[in-house]
Amino acid sequence: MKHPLLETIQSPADLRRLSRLELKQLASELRDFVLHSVAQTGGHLSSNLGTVELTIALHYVFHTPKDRLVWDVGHQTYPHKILTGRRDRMSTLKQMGGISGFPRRDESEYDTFGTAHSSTSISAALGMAVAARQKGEDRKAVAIIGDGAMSAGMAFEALNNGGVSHADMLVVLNDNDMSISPPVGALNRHLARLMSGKFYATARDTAKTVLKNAPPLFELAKRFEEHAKGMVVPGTIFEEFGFNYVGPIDGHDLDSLIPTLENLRDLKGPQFLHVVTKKGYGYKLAEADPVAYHGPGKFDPAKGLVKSSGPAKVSFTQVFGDWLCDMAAVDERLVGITPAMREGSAPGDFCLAIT
Ligand SMILES: Cc1ncc(C[n+]2csc(CCOP(=O)(O)OP(=O)(O)O)c2C)c(N)n1
Repeated sequence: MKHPLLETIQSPADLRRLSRLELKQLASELRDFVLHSVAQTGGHLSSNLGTVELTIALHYVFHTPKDRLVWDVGHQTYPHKILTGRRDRMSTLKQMGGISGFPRRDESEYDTFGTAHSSTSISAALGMAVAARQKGEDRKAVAIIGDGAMSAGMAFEALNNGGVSHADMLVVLNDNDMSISPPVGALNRHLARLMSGKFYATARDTAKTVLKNAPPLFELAKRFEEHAKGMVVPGTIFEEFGFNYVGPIDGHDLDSLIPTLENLRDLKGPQFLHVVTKKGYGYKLAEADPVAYHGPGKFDPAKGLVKSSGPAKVSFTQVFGDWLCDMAAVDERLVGITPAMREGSAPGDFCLAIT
């Protein structure tokens, strides 16, 4: 596939000139570019296929680099790199002298915060929002955080402060229902409940839209909202922290993403947008097996991953996982703790043995 429109985008300012229809074409070219470039270099695939539309919408709505996008999960930022002047250098990804697989402040003015992963973005964006307020600068701060990354303590520490800071900031939760590996923990259950509570979001928004021009009735609608929350799903944990929660919305639909982000951009105080994406979106093999395609080596996109015929190279992770299993065989008191992801961390086999 050729990428005629993508090739005209040297910076986000170029994409802000495109029509909605052209943005959709851009998304399709960008997805194809991500796929073929990762297939050539190896790197992170599934997560980046999932952030194509979200990245376009964020750069379209916010005036980057003046507005600050803080990507939490470094391995979701290839579309961001490609749209911010690094398309031609994607062939050097993760190679000596090449560009990094994560955001780096010394690589681009669009990379506002150096990170690999995870869970630091809300703190960073909050700091940026408060600094802008203190300096009287009119710029926005947006944290984009994955559902896996959201489960860590530092993210909650930041929500705890953000909710009472009155800072003009936006947290975008990119919920792909995966945390490199299948998710673990109670937060994931909460998010799943929010997704199943679509009725609540719809009922609330309809009531507000209809009644927005009638102030006394608007009050009533707000009370209805409280009531609906209690009836359908409990208030979201993010509202309890003091954020204005909106969502969940389809993170692959530019027609939902752009107007919603435009609305939120103009609101005061801490805002929270819950976006639902699919890991591997648009490449059937990765959609079917997002774990295998999370961080593949080089491969042919037409064939997908093929098992090598020779003996597999043993990774450090594998050696550590095997050691853990050996130790567990002789000491039943041994307990393994994963950092909210099974395959990406050593105890893979250990977890399989006990679950
Ligand atoms: C404090 C901390 N806990 C756990 C990890 C391990 N970790 C690395 S990335 C990640 C989350 C990845 O999941 P998600 O944010 O949903 O992004 P996805 O891989 O699905 O794109 C986690 C838990 C970490 N890096 N730091």
